[in-house]
Amino acid sequence: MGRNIQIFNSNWQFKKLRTDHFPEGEKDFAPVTLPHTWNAADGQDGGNDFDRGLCLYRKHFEVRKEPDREYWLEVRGAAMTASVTLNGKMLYTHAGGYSTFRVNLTEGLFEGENTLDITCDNGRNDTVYPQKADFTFYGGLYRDVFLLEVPRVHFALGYHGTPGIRVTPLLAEDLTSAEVTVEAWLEGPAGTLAGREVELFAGGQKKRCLSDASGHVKAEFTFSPVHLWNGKADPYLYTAAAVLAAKDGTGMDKVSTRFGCRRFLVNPERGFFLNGKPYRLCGAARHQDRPGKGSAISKEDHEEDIALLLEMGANTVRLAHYQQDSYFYDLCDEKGLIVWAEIPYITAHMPAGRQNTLDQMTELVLQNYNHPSIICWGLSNEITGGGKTEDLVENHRLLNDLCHHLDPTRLTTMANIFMLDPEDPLVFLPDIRSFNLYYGWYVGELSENDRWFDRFHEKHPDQVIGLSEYGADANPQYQTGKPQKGDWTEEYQALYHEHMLQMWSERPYIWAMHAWNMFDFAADGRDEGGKPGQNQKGLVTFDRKLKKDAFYIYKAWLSDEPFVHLCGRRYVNRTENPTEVKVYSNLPEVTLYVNGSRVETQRGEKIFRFSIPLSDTADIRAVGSGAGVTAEDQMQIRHVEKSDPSYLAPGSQVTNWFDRDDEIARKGYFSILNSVNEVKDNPQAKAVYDAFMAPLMEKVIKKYGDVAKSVKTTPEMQRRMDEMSVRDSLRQIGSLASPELVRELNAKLNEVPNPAAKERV
Ligand code: GCB
Repeated sequence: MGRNIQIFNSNWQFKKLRTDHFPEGEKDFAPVTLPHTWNAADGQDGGNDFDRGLCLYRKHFEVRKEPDREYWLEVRGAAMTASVTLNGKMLYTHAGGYSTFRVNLTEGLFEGENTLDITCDNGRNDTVYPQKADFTFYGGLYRDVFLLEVPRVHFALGYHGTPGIRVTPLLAEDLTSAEVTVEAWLEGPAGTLAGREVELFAGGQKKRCLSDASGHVKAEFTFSPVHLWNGKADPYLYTAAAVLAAKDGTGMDKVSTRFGCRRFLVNPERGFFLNGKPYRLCGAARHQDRPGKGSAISKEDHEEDIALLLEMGANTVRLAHYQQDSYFYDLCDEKGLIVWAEIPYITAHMPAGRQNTLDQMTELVLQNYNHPSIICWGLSNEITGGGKTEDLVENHRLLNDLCHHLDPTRLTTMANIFMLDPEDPLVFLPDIRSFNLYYGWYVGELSENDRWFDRFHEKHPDQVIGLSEYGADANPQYQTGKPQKGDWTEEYQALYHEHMLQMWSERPYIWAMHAWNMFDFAADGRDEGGKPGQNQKGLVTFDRKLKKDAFYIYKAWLSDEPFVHLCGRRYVNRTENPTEVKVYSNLPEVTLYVNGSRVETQRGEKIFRFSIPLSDTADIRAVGSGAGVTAEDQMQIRHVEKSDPSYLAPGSQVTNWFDRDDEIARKGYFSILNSVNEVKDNPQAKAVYDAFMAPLMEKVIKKYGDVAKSVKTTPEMQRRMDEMSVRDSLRQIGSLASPELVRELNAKLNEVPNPAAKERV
């Protein structure tokens, strides 16, 4: 008899508890099937008020206990802290809501009926990450649960949730062969592990080994020739297995895993290389959740997400901000996507959370070691947002060393917040560097992204640098002919990503670029852009049903599948005449037809802009062609006299305070055209500015929730941010800075003499 694996997802009872006391009986329990979260609704509707606390999952089950067999529970994700109690006896607690853990149930198991209680707690504390971040911390038993029955001596189940088998392929310089090390670990009663016969398999070869006293077995295989795992072009996977022969009345056991043989490196001038060739990494980050389901998603959901990434042409995905379902890493292996994997050490450092970061990293690395898709471990995300301390730096040193110790084959990295000084030593702590930059959305102008990279690269030509996040929110309901930063329109988001892809294409040294985010996701603390509770930086909507225009500019750059896409198909009612029709395509020639008549053929690359008269309804057809292929797309738009109010929902529009700069400026005096630094450097202007900003900032903090509250800027960061004009900084704040208020501020600044300006005049 080998290993029996039973899925344990059905017949659970659920109850919210608010004390550690388990209730007698099952009054008010609700039947649930896993996966399950209790925040599927309240975690996505805004208000930052989703239920955080302790909940109980209970299951009654029977087992026919066999002698010399063990019974283990495997939990693939219990958020955020879980405890496992069997028949009234507490067996195990696990802190960290995103990794696998197993518990040996054997001793406490009854012959007849058993009661299994698993509590999940996503309440606030200062030890388990995440506590502050821009996403919802769903609580629940939200991934699969299994019951495993194994022989008493078996491949390790109790070691940080690992699969018990590890494969390390090492490629020869010329990539024609590989030395593949396969290891496995046995577990069992003391004194029974030495000298066990184990067969190790890899790529069709077999070796017989005897275990050492600790139960470890190891063998090396030579693959010559070797079939490379070569990204999307050829994601070839081998299988390795370990088989324990039956002995002394104990059964056999077997574990297997897939693995891939590939070599990568990152070069400070030329970026990422896969198997000796440049392989420019461009893709997006992924949060796992869905509307109505939260984190409790299905296999089909994972498959749909991968299919969308592939359709867009991505060759990499950042699995943010936590360990994701093992099935998703499997899919990345199969499809050839390069993965950035990370732990939820995010936003605000907690001195008491050090051990938890180390534990979550240990699990992330050991559980996912065999996936060829993963190339780096992300130590943290925007962690200096709450200030940088020596304890924080020490925590990173420990994490970095831990990753190198557990896995010398991969690189470490960090996603730094844009406010962190690029010269800060912390930036240089991990193996390779990455920044989250939001120029052109939260701060500054789009072109500042370009300048930031140029500056960094010029100063550090020997350092690897990447773009771990960038993005702009878009609610596809919002449409405009005049896109502007901060308007939440689909059009601005598309322009933003056009710029970022161009920027990336001109800088081959950027080792990877991950758009934030592939999908809209729940951030219950947000209330903006017409959808409370959502971050709308997705290239695809939360329900995965609508690909925003920005999705297709990626497709134009990255995908080989011939296509044309007409942008602005949701911008139906237009006041402008003529109007612009924009087409994204990866074909070299696009012809536009309006109401059946050919208007124009353009040759170009990726973006084609046509100006057409619009006085009535227009049926638009775009036909792309090149190299013997054609593709087409259609839409209908119409001319209207008055702009459609549904395209600009309340609170979404960029406030237009003044029409012309000369209405704002007064010669020799301050105005909102001055930089924030200039205003702050003059005591009188500063007083006016401070009096205006204080109540406004209170409103901003209320609107942006926990994350805004915890962001702390050092004086030099602030100085850099304050290089922008008061007007631009107010634009960041959006509709909270109403036209009346801003006019009033400008009028007051216009009363304050500006000696510097006088000198210039
Ligand atoms: C970031 C964070 C991410 C947020 C994103 C945003 O830098 O790393 O968690 O969701 O910004 O949209 O503000």
